[in-house]
Amino acid sequence: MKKVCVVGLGCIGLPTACILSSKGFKVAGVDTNRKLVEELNQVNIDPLEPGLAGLANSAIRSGSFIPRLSPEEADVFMICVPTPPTDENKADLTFVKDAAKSVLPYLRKGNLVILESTVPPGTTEEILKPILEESGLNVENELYLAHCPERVLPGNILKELVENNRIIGGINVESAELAKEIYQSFVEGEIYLTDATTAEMVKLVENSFRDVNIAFANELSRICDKLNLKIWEVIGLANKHPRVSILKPGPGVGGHCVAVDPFFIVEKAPDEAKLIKTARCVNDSMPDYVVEKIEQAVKKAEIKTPIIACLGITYKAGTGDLRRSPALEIVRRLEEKGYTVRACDPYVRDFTEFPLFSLEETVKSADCLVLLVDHKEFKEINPHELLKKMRGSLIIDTRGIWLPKEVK
Ligand code: SAJ
Repeated sequence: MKKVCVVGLGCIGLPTACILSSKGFKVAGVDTNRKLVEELNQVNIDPLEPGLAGLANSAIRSGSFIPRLSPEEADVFMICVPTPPTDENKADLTFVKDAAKSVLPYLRKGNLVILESTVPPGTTEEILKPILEESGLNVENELYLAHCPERVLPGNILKELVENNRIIGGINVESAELAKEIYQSFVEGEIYLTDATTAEMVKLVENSFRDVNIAFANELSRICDKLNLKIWEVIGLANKHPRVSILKPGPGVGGHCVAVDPFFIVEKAPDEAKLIKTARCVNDSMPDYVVEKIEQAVKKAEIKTPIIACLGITYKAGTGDLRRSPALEIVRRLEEKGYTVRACDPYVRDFTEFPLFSLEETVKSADCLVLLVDHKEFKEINPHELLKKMRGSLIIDTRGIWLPKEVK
């Protein structure tokens, strides 16, 4: 039975640790957050993701997964820590470096180290490898090293961890093969082997693909507004072409992945990554554009002190995650401009920045209704019912959820 030490028990490390332990590995899960480790050990887990609390509870109860504050000896070390952007939108690798340094005293000949965190191309070779060599072991023939980027969708993590194809980039062929043995234990998708730097780039390219394509949809929506055309109808009809598949416009791109990872390519090739950089600018400009649209609408309707109702503040549907949320940004900007804003979100808990209301209270007597997040609870609503409760009749549906089918 192999032992795996997972460093970082966040949205990737925790489910990975639980799945590994369910597949017969002995897992030590390490996190510097004492509160999290204590809560896990008391089997007191917040149901962040569907199925995760149950899986974690049984893994911890069975004794095959032990959450702890510091690493210990193992056969495999998996680094799953965040790589947030700095103020200059460069990758902050502090957590990756600290995690690597924390395992140094426990590394033994023959161990495998896997980096799952999203990093700029070259990080495994140029930054992680030299740190690991401080152990006195030679990375390549005494220590094995691979990058296997996570690629799961928040809200569907456990399913995607198992079903998605994986890319493994080894520092050498042996490293990639050894890492494949570990992932094969729980991955049902295909596993493709390559070198570490290619694997790093592949991960960034995936999220940049999405960002660039959403930017295209957002740019089209601005063009259609200018030309007085219905964007959803234009996209819907264009998508009837067999080789066209335009994504959905919206209030902008949020979250800690798609809105961040493209910058790690720009960081490495600023002169070449022009389209990727422009896409980021287009998507980041959307909250301002939506605010402008709201202001123009209330001005045109000659409402003096408008009450604006905002439906949803999370970065996307079906999550309580507020990181880089364009919807939240829009509410903040409207408040800064002095509007009376009421917002609701059925997924957000323990939020203190401004009061959140029930849907009923949010909509009551509002002049302008702005749909910001396509939560299923909002999709099920008939907007005409909401209109009856409002004072005014302005509706701005940034996600196109209430449009009749023939328009979409
Ligand atoms: N969005 C649109 N229009 C669309 C699709 C999305 O405006 O047509 C917006 C969403 O509302 C959200 C943002 O884009 O604000 C990003 O949402 P998302 O669902 O595209 O992605 P994430 O950030 O939740 O997860 C992504 C996924 N990457 C890809 O689909 C290529 C996931 O597979 C990655 O594992 C994850 O990033 C990550 O960790 O990198």
